[in-house]
Amino acid sequence: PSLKTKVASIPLETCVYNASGPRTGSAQALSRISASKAGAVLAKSATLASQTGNPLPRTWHHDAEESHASMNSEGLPNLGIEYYIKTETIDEAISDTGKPYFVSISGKNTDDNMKMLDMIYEKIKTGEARIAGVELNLACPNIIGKPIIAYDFEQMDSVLKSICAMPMFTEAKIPLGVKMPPYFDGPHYDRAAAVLNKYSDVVKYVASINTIGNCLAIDTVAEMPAIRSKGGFAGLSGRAVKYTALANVKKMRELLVDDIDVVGVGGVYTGEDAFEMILCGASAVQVGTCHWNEGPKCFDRICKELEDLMAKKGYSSIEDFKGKLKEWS
Ligand code: RRO
Repeated sequence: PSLKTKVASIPLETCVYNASGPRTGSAQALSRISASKAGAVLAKSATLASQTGNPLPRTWHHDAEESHASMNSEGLPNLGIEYYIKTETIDEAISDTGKPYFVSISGKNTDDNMKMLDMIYEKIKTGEARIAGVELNLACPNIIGKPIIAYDFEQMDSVLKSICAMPMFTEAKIPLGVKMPPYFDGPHYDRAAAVLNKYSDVVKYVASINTIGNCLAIDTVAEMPAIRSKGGFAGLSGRAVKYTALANVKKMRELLVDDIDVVGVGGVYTGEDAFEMILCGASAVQVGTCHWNEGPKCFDRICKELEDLMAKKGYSSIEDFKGKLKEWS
């Protein structure tokens, strides 16, 4: 079976790749992803300037081996946008694999995001950087004093309004993706999808979901939160979030116009998890916590498991079952 797909009209050899976040902060880490079966390479969310992130400890794992549940309050540690778009970084990250390279941006404010986009467009225009697309992160739960942007629909609309008017999108048609937080209630899905649909000339995919924000893990020996910053409140990931992610993928696929692809992310650990995401309408899946725990060989394993499952079911391409979740009569 073939795992080929397209995200935002960009062809991917396999429909499995990395989520932004773990093991994506350096060219060396990214190069290990591109050397695997991953269909694309996505860098860590960047800010305008490099920053070190929140104080340690800022991560927690319940049974890392099994990716049951993890938490992070990393606070956006990254090397700054310039690093992720310079030729040397991209050459090391994707080498001669020809795999699509995506950058993720998560600026402190819209102005910073627009400055980063100007820098990205400059590199694309001059042909210096092989950048296939940009993922705008509207869902980081860990910035002290800042709410999750995509939970404030008016703010989300105004951010997208400014960004989607930029010439790199209107004229050069660089594909834009949006990283979304999880939603939990019907009206919130409706509001979020309505905003995204307004910008479907520019927004070509959504990646659902980011971590479930503001969860709390307790260290019972210390009788303290497991994580230091924000009173221990942190983003939840791992297998525990798969069901929330599946619901978000299903709902987004139902509510978004066809021009916007859905990329499923959250709790994907096996080929079967990827299959479930695709049944719900995902064009591709991203892997975050499993990649964090297992390393880049997870992409080879998940691709193999998905191929085996497809073969068993007699499917030859993901189009055979994408979005074809059956309904109860
Ligand atoms: O760096 C982080 O703390 C982080 C980010 Br930007 C994000 O989008 N999601 C997350 O769980 N952690």
